[in-house]
Amino acid sequence: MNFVNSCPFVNLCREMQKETVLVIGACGQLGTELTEALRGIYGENHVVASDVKKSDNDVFQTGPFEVLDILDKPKLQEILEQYKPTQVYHLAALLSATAEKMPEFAWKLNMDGLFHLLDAARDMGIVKKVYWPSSIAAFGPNTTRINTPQYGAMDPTTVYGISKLAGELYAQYYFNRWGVDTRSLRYPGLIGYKSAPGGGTTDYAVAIYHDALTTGKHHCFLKPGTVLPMLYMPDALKATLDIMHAPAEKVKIRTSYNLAGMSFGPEEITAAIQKHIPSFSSTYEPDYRQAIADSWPAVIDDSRAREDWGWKPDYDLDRMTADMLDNLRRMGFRIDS
Ligand code: VAH
Repeated sequence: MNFVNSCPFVNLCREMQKETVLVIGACGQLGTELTEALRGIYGENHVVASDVKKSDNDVFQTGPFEVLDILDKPKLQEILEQYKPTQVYHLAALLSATAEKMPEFAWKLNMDGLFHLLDAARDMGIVKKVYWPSSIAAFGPNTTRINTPQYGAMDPTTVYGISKLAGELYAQYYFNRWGVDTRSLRYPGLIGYKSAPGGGTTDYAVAIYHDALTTGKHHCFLKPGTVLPMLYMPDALKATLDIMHAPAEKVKIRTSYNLAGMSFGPEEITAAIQKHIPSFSSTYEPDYRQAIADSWPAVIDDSRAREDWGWKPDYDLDRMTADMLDNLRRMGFRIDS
């Protein structure tokens, strides 16, 4: 997908091609694809990828890469001074399932990492725009589950969700008090074929496609009927680039925007795959991630993103399933003979 021509603010995009962009946490599921997309807009040498360890994904075999632990504030400042990025995408965080196994470190990484970047953006006069992801995990068991509103009860029960809610409020504070141009989206579960997810409760929805093309069976850690909001990666990239390229006056919410693509349970994605591979089947054995999923909303109202900066997803479950299976087959995933 050519993000320059697809960007609704394409003239702005072309102007921005002279800028340098830094991606922190670039080697994760979203970061890998976002780095590739940003390099398609800004040019390979204008997008600096950084992470604690360089992944062997092809995306990082070319273009600038820096080893950066976001908890190392002096190193962050050194990289900002060296490359002078006007935009920073800060993706480094522990996701829901992993964070519950190491809550103290998760809070430190998710919060101190964000503060290091917000402080640098406020104090160094280099960074003009900061993107950082929130999540529907910022909602909790007392949130309206169907058509979850942009504003409503937010009582997250996971460290990850609490850190995302706190981060949203701090990002808004830095915008209101010091004018740091922070932008954020409450991602649903993200599904893609180019990079592996890392420690989330929605990860099953990626693994199930790989299993469909290898073993023909998926063992799901959530039970049937666990409906969760999900988003196909091309849509996640479109939303992320659109909000970052939108004129500031269109970004009216500086905590984080609700974002939605589709909602489904494990039995529904299984049925969507069976339309292509009738022999495919899933079994269900809920684990500790079931309680996390049960605390989250099922269907998100993203009308404010649609109204403010023109958001609209392109993929539903059937279109995503066809695209995932086609691309995974093209990459060599085949049902065991
Ligand atoms: C997780 N993939 O499962 C993330 C996401 C809504 C879920 O935030 O933790």
